[in-house]
Amino acid sequence: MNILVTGVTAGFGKAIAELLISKGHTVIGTGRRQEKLDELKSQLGDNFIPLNFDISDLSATKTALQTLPNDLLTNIDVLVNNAGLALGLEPADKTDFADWQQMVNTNILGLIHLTHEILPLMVANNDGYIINLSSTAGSYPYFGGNVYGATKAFVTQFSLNLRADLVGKNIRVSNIEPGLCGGTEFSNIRFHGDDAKAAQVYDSVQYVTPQDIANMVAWLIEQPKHVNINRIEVMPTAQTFAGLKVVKD
Ligand code: 8X3
Repeated sequence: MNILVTGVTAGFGKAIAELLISKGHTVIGTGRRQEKLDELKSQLGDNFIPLNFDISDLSATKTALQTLPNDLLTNIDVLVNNAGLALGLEPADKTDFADWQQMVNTNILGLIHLTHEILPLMVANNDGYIINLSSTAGSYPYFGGNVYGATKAFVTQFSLNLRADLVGKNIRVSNIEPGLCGGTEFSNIRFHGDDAKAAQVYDSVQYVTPQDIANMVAWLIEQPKHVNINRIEVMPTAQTFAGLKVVKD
């Protein structure tokens, strides 16, 4: 299969690209760090096609996609909208607006840019699969989750709405909603490079790993074409959604 994965330079995206290539697929991998894309290219070989652009920029997205051979662009079997980030864990009144903008630009705009470019090509083939990486933060609010959680709520609802539009077509949409996942740059980025603070998030807890998420992606695309897994909500056994907070006088 031809599979486009956004955000392959680290974390989930890298693990997804590595696993899918090991299974014989062709992966078009997007990212913004050329040196990381170069490393992946030498590691993964001919079946890895790197594309360096910023998904939050629609015109850069269109330009980058046009560099692909036409028979590849028009035959993308799977789009994995993985790229996304959290910035900050402060209460809403103490946030940096630039962080909010960047989360909206990447998690929402970036995801719909790719989807808007690729989906019509899938519909023309009446064949395709869109896998979106959302988060449990899109369903369960938490302290400091403010705009990050809201962007993931968008991804979750957008995934469900895509299925509404695509009913009866041979195009599947799945939404993966991970909870606590380690082994990625997620918290290092969230805490603006404070690696010690990021490490504390994963200290003494068995988190879900990028390999776990990659396995889920591989499992999804191996399902029969008439089977649509609408959503996968996944947490480590060490985590729960319970925890409604009460502040007493
Ligand atoms: C990642 C999960 O709980 O850190 O989206 O928001 S969480």
